[in-house]
Amino acid sequence: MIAKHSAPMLLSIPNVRNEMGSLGVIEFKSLIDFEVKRTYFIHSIPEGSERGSHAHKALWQLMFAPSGAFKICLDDGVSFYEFKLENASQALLIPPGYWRTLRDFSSHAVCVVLASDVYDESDYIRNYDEFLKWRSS
Ligand code: T46
Repeated sequence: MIAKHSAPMLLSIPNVRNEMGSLGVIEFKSLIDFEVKRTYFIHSIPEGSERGSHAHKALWQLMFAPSGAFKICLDDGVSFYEFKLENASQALLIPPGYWRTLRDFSSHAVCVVLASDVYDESDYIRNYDEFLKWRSS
C-alpha cells in the first residue's frame, strides 16, 4: 500500500450543495490513497455505548459521521489524540497501528468506515498490553 500519511488526519469531504441538498464525494486518489475493499457502518447505538477498544495492524480506515456526532480517541502508545466527527464535511483518516475508542455518540449517530481490506480478525489487537508490546517491537 502506498502510504501518504502516517499520522491520523482530519480531511475535508468535498460537498456539492444546491437547493435540493448536499452530495458528499470521497474519491480514490483525490481524497484517499488506499483502495476501498470494504465499507461498514455502525448505527442504532444505545446512549452511553463505547465501540472499538482495539487496534489494527495493517488496516487503513477513513471514518465519517453522515448523521449525528461522536468522539474518536486514538493512542499510538505514546501520544493521544481526540477528534470529534459531527458533520458530513469531515472525515478522519486512521493509519494502521492506533488503539481507538469511539464514544459520546449523539442520538441518530452513524459511523461510516471505508477500509483498505476485507474483514480479518487476525488484523486486530484487542488487548491493550499486547498492543503496547506490538508497538514497541
Ligand atoms: C473499527 C470500529 C470503528 C464482521 O463480521 N465484519 C466486519 O467487517 C466488522 C467490522 C465486524 N464484524 C463482526 C465482528 C464482531 O463479531 O461484527 C462484530 C462487531 O465487531 P467489533 O466488535 O470489532 O465492532 P466495533 O464497533 O468495536 O469495531 C468496528 C470495527 O471492527 C473496527 O475496525 O475500527 O468499528
